[in-house]
Amino acid sequence: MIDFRLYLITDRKLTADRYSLTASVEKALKGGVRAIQLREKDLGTRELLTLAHKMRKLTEKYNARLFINDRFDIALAAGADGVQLTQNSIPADAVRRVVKDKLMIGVSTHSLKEAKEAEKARADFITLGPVYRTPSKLKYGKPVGIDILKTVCGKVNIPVFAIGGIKNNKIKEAKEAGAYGIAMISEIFGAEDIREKARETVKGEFLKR
Ligand code: TZP
Repeated sequence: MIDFRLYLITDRKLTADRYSLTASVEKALKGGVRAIQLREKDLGTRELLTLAHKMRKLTEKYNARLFINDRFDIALAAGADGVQLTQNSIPADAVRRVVKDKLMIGVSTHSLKEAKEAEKARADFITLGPVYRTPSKLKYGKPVGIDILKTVCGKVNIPVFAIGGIKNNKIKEAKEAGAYGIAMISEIFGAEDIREKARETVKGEFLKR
């Protein structure tokens, strides 16, 4: 059972000139976010583990879920709730054999084919995107569009989180396409008042469902 509808992904560079990552995440948690994915791809193993431990402490305080991008070893070591696998990670079925039910597994997908593969490999949920243009357009690939989101939601039986360029005014459209939830970076971490933006987002009609 996936007990969150808003999946907030970190990017410490977005807030670095204002706050530390822990301070930014705490603001979001205070605003009501209940699932965080630690995604700091440039960090080495030790640094990431240290940060993961800090995030675990913080998320526990707010009764929120913690996922670690790519690294199921770090997720296990830090006592996280889950891992978010990319298309270049160890595949979900191989991770599942090792972690059994100790971790939830999310998989990042960009097409119906990848979505079906993730489901077959026993992922608990997927993200699908980028649905829209993202601030850093090229980094995440070409937008897949709302129609692909709709197709995928109709053809897989695990929860789909829409990702990529999701702003508060796009949540309704993602919901209508069948998304279970949404994943965000810049809408929240790029906001001047992170706590208030998080509060505004989680109290929206769709995310209360
Ligand atoms: N994967 C696909 S799009 C994306 C990721 C990590 C970035 C989402 O960022 P934003 O700022 O919510 O568009």
